[in-house]
Order: sequence, then structure tokens, then C-alpha cells
Amino acid sequence: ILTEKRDSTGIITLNHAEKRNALSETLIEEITSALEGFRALEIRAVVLRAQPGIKVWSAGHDVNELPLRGRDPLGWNDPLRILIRSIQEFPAPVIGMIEGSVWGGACEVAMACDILIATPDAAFAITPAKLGVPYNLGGLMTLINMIPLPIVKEMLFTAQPLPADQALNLGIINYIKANDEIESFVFDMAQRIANNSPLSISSMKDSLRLLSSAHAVTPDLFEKIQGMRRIVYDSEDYQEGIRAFREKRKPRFMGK
Ligand code: YXS
Repeated sequence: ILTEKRDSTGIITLNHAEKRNALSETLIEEITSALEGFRALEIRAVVLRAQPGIKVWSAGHDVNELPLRGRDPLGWNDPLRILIRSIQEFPAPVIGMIEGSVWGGACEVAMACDILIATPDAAFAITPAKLGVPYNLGGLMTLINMIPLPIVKEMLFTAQPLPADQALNLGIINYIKANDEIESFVFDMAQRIANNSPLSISSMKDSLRLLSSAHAVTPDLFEKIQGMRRIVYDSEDYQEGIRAFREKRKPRFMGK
């Protein structure tokens, strides 16, 4: 990643284009430690972006780091989960500046941002079904807090990209701006945020996080869901999804 401080705004630029900014443990650790550094500097707005003009904002979880059979690929301490929480718990607003396509877990990273501004070519594809991955409860919570349920279902079940104009119509992203306008638009908004009360904003951001995740899940319900998910990540289909990705071929899911 590249990091930059511009007045009270901190900028994180994903910078591993040769691997399409796949969210490896290393890349995620760089992002989370940059956020920790920004917290110490009392940064008042963060911009999370990729290199200008990029075709793929992020290809999502690094598939080569997905555990093979028998382990939850999206457990509490897995890097992607740590990244999502570090964005959601950062005391200042995080603006996702999206150019290009966003895949898999990177869609959830985008949806964990507080405000999303995208270029017309941006698109969002949530792809666990393409790999045979059972998305986790917290991750689904992030998605349904940002996306209307019928659209979340369409995105999860088809694994097809949702284009920026459709995302704007649905209120998933705040603005679409042309490539040559988006940077100044995003930084102007970051500056407006930085000029307001950081204490007020931080308390409201965290209150909204707590309110939006306040869903009663009984122990039975939780264990039922975990049991269902375990059947999936223990399945042949889960292994087939990862194998197919590595062999650069279409997966053949047999439902077992
Ligand atoms: O073959 P080399 O070594 O050059 O590397 C290739 C790809 O293997 C690598 N790469 C990735 N490596 C690990 N994890 C990834 N997700 C990943 N994506 C790409 O980057 C190099 C260039 O990739 P290539 O040749 O395919 O680039 P392209 O421009 O032709 O196509 C760009 C994409 C993004 C359309 C294509 O790379 C792609 O479809 N990537 C996978 C997108 C995806 O399905 N992501 C979901 C990952 S799983 C996840 O996020 C969650 C666990 S979940 O499944 O629950 O959503």
C-alpha cells in the first residue's frame, strides 16, 4: 500500500496491481497498521483507494490463503475479518474511493466504509457462491446493512457484478464521479468532514455501528448457523471451488 497524510485526511492506496490488490494477510496487515498510525495522528477522515485509473480495485480475499478442508475460512481472527472491524471501528469516517471492479471479500471491505464514491466503470461482485465459501454471519450483516435484501440475494446467488449506476440507484454508493473529477470531489468531502467536530462524528459513527449490528442471535440460532456453515466448508464443493480457481478453470459443483 501507499499512505499519505494531506492536512487531517489520511490516504491509503492499494498498490499490488500485479495480484489485482488481492487481500493477502500481508496487504491487510499493512492497511490495519496504517489505520493505527492514522489513529495516533488523530486523522479526521480516511480515503481508501487503489491506484488512479485501475481496472480492478481489489480481487478480494487471496484465494491461495483460504484454508483447505476443515477450517472456517472466515473465522473471527482471519485477516479479512480483522480488516473489516478495523475500518468499522476506526474513530473517523472512511471514504471508499472505488475505481474498477471489486470482488468477493473486497466488496465487504467497500461496504464497511462509511461513504462510497465510485467511477462509472466500478462494479461490485460478491462471489462466495462461485468458490463454494459459506460467508460468515458478521460479513452478511455488513452487506445487509448496506444493500437491500433482494439485491444482496441476487449478488450472493449469481456472483455477478452489480454496476455502479445500479449501485447508485439502490443507495449503496453515495456518488458516481468521472475519473478526472473523483479525486477532488472525494478530498473536498474529506475536508468538509475534517472541519466538523471529530468527537461528535466519532460518537455518531460508533453509535450507528452498534445500532446497525444490534440483532438478537440466540445461542441455538448461532450454533445452527455455524453447523450449516461447517457442512459447507467441510464439503467437496468447497475444495473444488479453490482447486478450480488455482487451475484457472470453471468449478463443477456436485452439491456435496
Ligand atoms: O497467475 P498470476 O500469478 O499472474 O496471478 C494472477 C491471479 O492468480 C492473481 N489473482 C488472485 N490471487 C489470489 N486471490 C485472488 N482473489 C486473485 N485474483 C487475481 O492476480 C494475477 C492476475 O490475475 P488475472 O490474470 O486473473 O487478472 P485479470 O485482469 O485477467 O482478471 C481480474 C479478475 C479480478 C477478474 C480476476 O483476477 C478474478 O476473477 N479474480 C478472482 C476474483 C474473485 O473471485 N475473488 C473472490 C476471492 S474469495 C473471497 O473474496 C471471499 C473468501 S468470498 O469467496 O467469500 O467472497
